[in-house]
Amino acid sequence: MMLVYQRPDSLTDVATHYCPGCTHGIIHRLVAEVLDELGVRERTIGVAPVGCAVFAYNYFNVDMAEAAHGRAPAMATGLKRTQPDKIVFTYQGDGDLAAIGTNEIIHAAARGEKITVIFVNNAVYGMTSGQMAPTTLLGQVTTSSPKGRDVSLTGYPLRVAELLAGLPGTSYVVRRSTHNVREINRTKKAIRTAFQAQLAGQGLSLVEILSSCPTNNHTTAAEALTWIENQMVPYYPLGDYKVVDAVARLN
Ligand SMILES: Cc1ncc(C[n+]2csc(CCOP(=O)(O)OP(=O)(O)O)c2C)c(N)n1
Ligand code: SF4
Repeated sequence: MMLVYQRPDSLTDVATHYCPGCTHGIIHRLVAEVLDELGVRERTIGVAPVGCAVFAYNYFNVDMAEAAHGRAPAMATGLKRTQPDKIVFTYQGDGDLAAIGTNEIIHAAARGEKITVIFVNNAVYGMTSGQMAPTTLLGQVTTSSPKGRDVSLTGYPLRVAELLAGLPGTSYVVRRSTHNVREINRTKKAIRTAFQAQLAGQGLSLVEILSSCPTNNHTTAAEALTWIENQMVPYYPLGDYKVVDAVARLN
């Protein structure tokens, strides 16, 4: 019999709690496949966020730590500085990284910490039932912006990849998406490059990944993917925002 599916060693044999149609699960699998393929599972430490991925420590079959809301980059800094031979990554939602943790990620990037950040942007606070996030689109209805996000009240959505690419401490900053198979494959390649950048001793690497939240956007799973493509991508263009020469030479 031909084997068509196998769980990566870097994932535990546990069913995730994510809603049907949520792409957090896909992103977990991509990270796990990359860790397997790079052969670094046994020397990797992940830092889980507060948000829907709070139980990531149950799903990744690597050493994991749990940070307070937004503080994953600080915890990753400590782990990497005290154990520089380890591969350290954070896995963070947009509420975690771009709201309560904005200062943490900016200073980790400015310091050039040699860590990898998997940044999941689903334009909403998923876990706490759909409040506005810094990444919520203008006009987007959420439980805390029932008439749609209004620029005069809450300003513009934050473009994290563009912001961090401008800091000299980052070595690889890109934005990818999960809305179709082609983009998922491109996301995996970017995750691989981000970890390779860390293996090569380069400064902070970050992959921003546009992700779905059908539950809080009140759509079907399929509509949630179309929403990413039609609503999110125009404001959050996919692409490479920074690839330093040393990282470009890796591939
Ligand atoms: C200090 C602190 N403030 C607020 C919260 C409540 N809280 C938990 S998860 C969350 C939002 C998470 O949203 P996001 O990071 O976008 O992740 P998602 O659930 O969408 O994957 C908030 C506000 C908390 N747990 N701790
Ligand atoms: S609430 Fe949204 S982000 Fe959280 S698991 Fe469900 S679909 Fe995913």
